Amino acid sequence: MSGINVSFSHCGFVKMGIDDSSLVTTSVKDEDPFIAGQRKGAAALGDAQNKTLTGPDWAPEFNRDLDGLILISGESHASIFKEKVKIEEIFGVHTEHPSIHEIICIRGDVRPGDEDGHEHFGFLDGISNPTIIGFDKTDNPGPAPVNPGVIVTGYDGDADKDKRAPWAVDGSFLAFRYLFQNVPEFNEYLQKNPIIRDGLTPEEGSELLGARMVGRWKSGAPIDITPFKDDPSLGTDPSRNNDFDFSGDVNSQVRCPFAAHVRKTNPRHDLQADFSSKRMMRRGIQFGPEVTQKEREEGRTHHGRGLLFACYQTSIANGFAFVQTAWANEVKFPPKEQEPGLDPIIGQGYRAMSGLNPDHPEDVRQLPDFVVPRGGEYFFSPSLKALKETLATGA
Ligand code: N7H
Repeated sequence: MSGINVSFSHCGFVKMGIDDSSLVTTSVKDEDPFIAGQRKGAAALGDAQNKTLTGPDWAPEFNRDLDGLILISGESHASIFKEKVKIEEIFGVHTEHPSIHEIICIRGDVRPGDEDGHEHFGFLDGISNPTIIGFDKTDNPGPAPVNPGVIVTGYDGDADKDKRAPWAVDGSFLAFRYLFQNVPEFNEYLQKNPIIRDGLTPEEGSELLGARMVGRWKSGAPIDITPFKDDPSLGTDPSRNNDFDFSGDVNSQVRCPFAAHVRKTNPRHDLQADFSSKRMMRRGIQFGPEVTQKEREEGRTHHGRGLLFACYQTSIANGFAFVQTAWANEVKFPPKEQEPGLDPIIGQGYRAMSGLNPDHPEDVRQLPDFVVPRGGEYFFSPSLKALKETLATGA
């Protein structure tokens, strides 16, 4: 079993001689992030800059133009490798005249055993994604369903649906980010700073601190529903694990910090205006090995690991780039009397937030970097029809 997705960056389309002007987001005042490319927009995303490179402090493979991305997924390394060889043959990769060059190949993996479905910090992921009108069952409690055009071009909800070229419908923009996670450091931070509270052991205080950074327990249970004690059966129950909207906690941070990762990236009841254009479909996977005993003992990372973050939307400017810059990195978001601070997981900038301690939510705590961006690019993932009839023929 395997699946292949092919997508192109703006420079890839230019190189192929394809006019991609109908992919520009009309509502963007400044430069469209897809057209500019992620490297150019990296400083605005908050990524650390490397003075000698005069660009972001990224892995060298990303500090250059990348024309496309081929995603190969499958149930085993063997079947994925087989597909990779097939693709290389099609493009003559190991011949004298290859038509594509491999710049970087990154292997993603689900985590082993009980950690399957959990990202490297240990939290269950992939719980909350937009429910799409016309595709999904819409009667599960949770955030309001969105129009299909929020994710797929050419449909209601795609603000530019009427101007898309015929080949540009039925596609989606892919924001890819190469995000390293300092897992031993994260664990050490939790262990050294447990929330002190009646009835909690230091271990439980550390678990609570992590849960308040994310907005969910490692099991997936939302802290807005169960603020001080994990409820693993709730975490994995799709009929209940998205049934919250922070409305019981509008102006206090007792149940959930305003800056908790899932509150920053999907503020639910905190925003009254329709923000469906900011929703995105997340489809990332982990990379890198499990934490070794040495790393655990030292609380220091020796082997790179993290998330191959991937999310789909019909506008990078309104989706990923907006959520990272205007929400996660914005100290005043969501707008509250008490300043929320940065998203403790992905926020880039002066990393401080309030609300971590439920009994003293006004305390502002400065946090080390837990997630370090080391690359990425914006791509457009076209439909099969577009690939076959337009892009493969250069028409
Ligand atoms: Fe996030 N994490 O483990 O802490 N994320 N995320 N994310 N994220 C979510 O609800 C994580 C990143 C969103 O609808 C969960 O499915 C990590 C970026 C959005 O309630 C967990 C990294 C961006 C949601 C994590 C990372 C987002 C979400 C809970 C980086 C966009 C849904 C599981 C290494 C700019 C919110 C779930 C909702 C959920 C984690 C990156 C966005 C556990 C470790 C870069 C929209």
